[in-house]
Amino acid sequence: SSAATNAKRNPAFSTINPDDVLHFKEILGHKNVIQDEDRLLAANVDWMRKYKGSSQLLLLPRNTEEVSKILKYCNSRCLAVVPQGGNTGLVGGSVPVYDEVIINLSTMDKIISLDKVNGILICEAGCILENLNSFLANEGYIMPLDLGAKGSCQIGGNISTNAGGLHFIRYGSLHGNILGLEVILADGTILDMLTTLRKDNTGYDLKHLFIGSEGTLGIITKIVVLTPCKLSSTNSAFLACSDYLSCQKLLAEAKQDLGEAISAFEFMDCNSVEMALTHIEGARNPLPASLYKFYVLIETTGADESYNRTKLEAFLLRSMEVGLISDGVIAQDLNQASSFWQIREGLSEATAKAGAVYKYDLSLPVDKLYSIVEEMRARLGNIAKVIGYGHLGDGNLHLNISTTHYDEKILAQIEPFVYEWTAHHRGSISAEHGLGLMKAEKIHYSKSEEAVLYWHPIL
Ligand code: FAD
Ligand code: 2HG
Ligand code: ZN
Repeated sequence: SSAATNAKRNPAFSTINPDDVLHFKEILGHKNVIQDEDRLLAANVDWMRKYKGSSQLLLLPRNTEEVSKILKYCNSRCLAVVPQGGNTGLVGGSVPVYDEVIINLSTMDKIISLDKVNGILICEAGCILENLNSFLANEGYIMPLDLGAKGSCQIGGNISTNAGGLHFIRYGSLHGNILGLEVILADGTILDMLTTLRKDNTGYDLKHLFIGSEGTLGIITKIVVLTPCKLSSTNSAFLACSDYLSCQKLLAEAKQDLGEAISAFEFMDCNSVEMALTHIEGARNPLPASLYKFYVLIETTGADESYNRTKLEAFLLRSMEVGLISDGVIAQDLNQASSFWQIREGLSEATAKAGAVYKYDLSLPVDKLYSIVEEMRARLGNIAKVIGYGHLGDGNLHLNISTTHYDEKILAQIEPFVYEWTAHHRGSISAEHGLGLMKAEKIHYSKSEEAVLYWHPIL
């Protein structure tokens, strides 16, 4: 059993028998019914290696009908299942808790069509985010989301977690960018909501229920996504601030001055940058003179290179003059820009390499957002490294607490304090990663009793 939950395996669920395996082989063919130990091991453990299941069966469906047949059969046999995408989730939702059948979507990775006039892409759920982006780039479009896990995460997983990421400030939530979905319900019903329309007010918009529902309501098999144009000019600036108030003021100024051009506004405290420099191979501080207290990474994107660059340069100069930033540098080429982003996007991996990590993904009012980092640091003293970074422009803090090993005593210092603190400030205990196994029982910190009542029957 898993150490991550106190809940017992529900005895109402059956266990796999040889007849089940035969049946799955009839549906999928031998090759896509996986019982190989090594492959099962990889599918049973999450990206952080923190959550481990004990599934004996991994299924790789190739199309909608196969997913439907699998679910119909599992439902009739009362076999529990867990949908799995790229397995990059950070809350223990993508791996089995016990012996659930793993249904991985990686073999459903076809791009179906692109409407080149409107930028409307239809594809299967197992497409890897970065592959979609590369395909679109050739056609003059981009995906409306970008995250450090792009090389492995799948669009179906992104939608199921309602992933936010680095460009949320510009393109907004997937609730706005996903136009249609095809979903298979637990009994095998194929729910066709594959509309490509921008506007459709005919009754309830059911697809929204599946965005962010983490596989609890069905398996997403196809997607219609509205993709923004790929603009020719992108600029990145790496800036240093001496205090948190300056970071907030800088955000307000950037919104005023750079307006619609902003495509990312990320922040990291010096402890985060230090963590990245220590654990990411080849990473170096773009502002090496000394370690400042805070760093902000701003990206602007627009259609006119000289206009956009001049605008960002002027913004940097002004911010320097009025003392909002202590130092700053604009990337001179793509290589330098990617070296800035390597630090920011490498933070999850850096904390994973550093040892054990407790992750909290909080939405908080921006003026309160850094206080929890300082309080946590004071609370834990030298037993842990507390780092704070995240999507400042979206009010989303990633509080990471890094220790040499997992320890119940340390956990008891962190929780429920962090959840109570967040609830007290009317924040969210899961801004963009989802609840997963980690926070399924913590939902009441962010939702009212009545709202949970509607949610709970599907747990
Ligand atoms: P998985 O991890 O496989 O699954 C996630 C959840 O969705 C599980 O509950 C699973 O059961 C369910 N699921 C998966 N596929 C389907 C499907 N087809 N139908 C139904 N349910 C399904 N998140 C952010 O929001 N912003 C970030 O900036 C960000 N950066 C990250 C950086 C790194 C380095 C890593 C490791 C993770 C990051 N994440 C981020 C976490 C994020 O949740 C995932 O990367 C991504 O959205 C999950 O996609 P996946 O395909 O890996 O899904
Ligand atoms: C990010 O923004 C991701 O880098 C991961 O959401 C955050 O690892 C984390 O805590
Ligand atoms: Zn994030």
